[in-house]
Amino acid sequence: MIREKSPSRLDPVAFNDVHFTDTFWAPRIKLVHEQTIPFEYQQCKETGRIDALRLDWKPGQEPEPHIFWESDVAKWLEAASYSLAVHPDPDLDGLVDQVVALLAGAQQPDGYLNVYFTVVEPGRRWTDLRDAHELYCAGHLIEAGVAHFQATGKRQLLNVVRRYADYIATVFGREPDKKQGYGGHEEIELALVKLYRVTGDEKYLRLSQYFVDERGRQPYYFEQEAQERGTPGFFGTIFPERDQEQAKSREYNQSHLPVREQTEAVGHAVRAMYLYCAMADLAREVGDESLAQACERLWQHLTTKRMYLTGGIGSSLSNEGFTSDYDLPNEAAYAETCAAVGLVFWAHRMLHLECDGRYADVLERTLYNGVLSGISLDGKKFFYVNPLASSGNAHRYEWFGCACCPPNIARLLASLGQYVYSQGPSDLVVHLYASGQAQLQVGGQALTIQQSTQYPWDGAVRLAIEQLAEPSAFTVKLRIPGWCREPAVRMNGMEVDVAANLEKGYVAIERTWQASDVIELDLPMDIQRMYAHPAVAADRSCTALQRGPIVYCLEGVDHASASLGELELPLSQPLQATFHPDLLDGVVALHGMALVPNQAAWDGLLYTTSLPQMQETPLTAIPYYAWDNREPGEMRVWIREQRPSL
Ligand code: FUB
Ligand code: ZN
Repeated sequence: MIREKSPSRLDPVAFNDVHFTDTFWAPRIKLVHEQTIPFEYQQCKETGRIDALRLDWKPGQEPEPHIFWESDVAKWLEAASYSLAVHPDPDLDGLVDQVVALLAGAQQPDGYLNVYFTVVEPGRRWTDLRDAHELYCAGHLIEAGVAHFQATGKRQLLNVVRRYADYIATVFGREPDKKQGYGGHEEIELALVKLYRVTGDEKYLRLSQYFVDERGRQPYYFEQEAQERGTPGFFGTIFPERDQEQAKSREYNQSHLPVREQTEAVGHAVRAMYLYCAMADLAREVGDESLAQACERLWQHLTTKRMYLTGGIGSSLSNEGFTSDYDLPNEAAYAETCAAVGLVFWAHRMLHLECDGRYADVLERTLYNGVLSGISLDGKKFFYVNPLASSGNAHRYEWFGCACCPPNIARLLASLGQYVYSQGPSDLVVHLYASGQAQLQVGGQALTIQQSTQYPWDGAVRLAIEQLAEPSAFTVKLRIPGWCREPAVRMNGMEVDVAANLEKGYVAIERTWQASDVIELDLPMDIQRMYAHPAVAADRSCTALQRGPIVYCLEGVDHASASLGELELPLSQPLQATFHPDLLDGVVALHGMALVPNQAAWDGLLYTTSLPQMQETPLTAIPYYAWDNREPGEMRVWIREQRPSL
């Protein structure tokens, strides 16, 4: 059953209807177009990912196509497509067409499209759903096909992926002649919802529902599959330790329980995020309350027990994922860039199940911190893991053997516009603040909204309604970020009572709007000291600095006089925020004094009975996302805090 559009249903305003003109996002989106996308194409080409699509690999030839190479190409295509819609570019358009033609050429007569199982292990299709990533790659190809069509109007790739999805629908399902399996790495589930939305064909929605509903049912598919195959899965040989404990191996791909019974975010973090995205999508499309409730429980668990201050998630290398509650080590943090990207995707979907600022707060936190740290300021180096402390040897790289993160961050930034506004029959909602213009439809009326702000460095925001043909009654909802303590709002110069009009984190202004109406927001950005739950052992006796949506860190390059672990920030120490146009492409840095041990007092001593003498040293904190863009060295988000004894 497909859910009727409810009168209060909100839809995101499409990324290409939102035009950034700010000094924070607009240059980054341009950088993705001019540097990141060409650079990532070159990497895909040099590593063999593009030419593998010609299907001319022969046994013994190096490099051998990898099981999920086409997912990198697909995410690149998605990023390139979005970028073309915002920055028309005939050369890139031509390159995209060439890759699309290669994919079309690689499609088999029955619609199947997977390089590895066509040339490396033909005849073994769908025999290793747990590890072999066939459905994962299919999902990324589908997302690329949808994006290419939406961004360019061209149908070639959409037709290819539709034919592939039609074929997959003949292979999987509850019917006795079909495989009752699902993918070990979720992704196809959310992609099929996108395919349904763009084609209107309910078959894709039903297939997505099937994959989500089947996961975790007993008997466990992956265990049956392994028995039938009689050999370890692709990763069974590479990472045997993942499968030593059966419960952990089920949790790894969230197949330990039917999804509606899941209450904790477990296993591989990217897999979890993509599954939860699909659950939220289905909850919305078919009105499935039980899925919405499961999402809400998982959200609560993740965001109150297993998320870093930066929005990074999945603290452990061993499963690229979750461990136990409050286990959030800093230097050993995994916090894969893809997992943070996935959290932004999920938060956005939760926001469209229920317009609640809790979701937008996490979306914003993750975007400005855990996602953005994934890419260097020149757009050509990437973190795969995003630690919150480093002794100096964590650095971004140009590419990875497993290169999921670089094109994932590119596709998110290239389509960033979609996260700013939502529109509905009677609502216009502003989630994020950034200068620019957007074209919206509220209650059948077209209008333009113009934002002016220096966000994220300053919380003054001016929103002007423009080009509204005739006065129209609707509600404008403005997000009051969770970090903001004393917001103020003015409507055409008149103070609005924020507390009286606050609905789940948004101040709602209901009136008959007309062109030239102006709303002003003041979101004072105090420097805030953040503290972690006492169970987070890694952050005990420490504080982290945050200003507005930006989480700060210390870097060794700014603190020559001591190691960052020795540095203590007195509780009463005032800090100042200063904008530096020439630092790290323009950032607000935080400055104050900290204490470090007086090294001279330790000359010739290893131990002493006297209390260590401390001396003052200047402290500079920079935005976490910008670290490792200068000299290599130490970094720390959580700083030891000197507190008077109680
Ligand atoms: O398995 C495909 C991708 O590679 C995952 O999403 C990442 O965590 C990395 O393992
Ligand atoms: Zn990744």
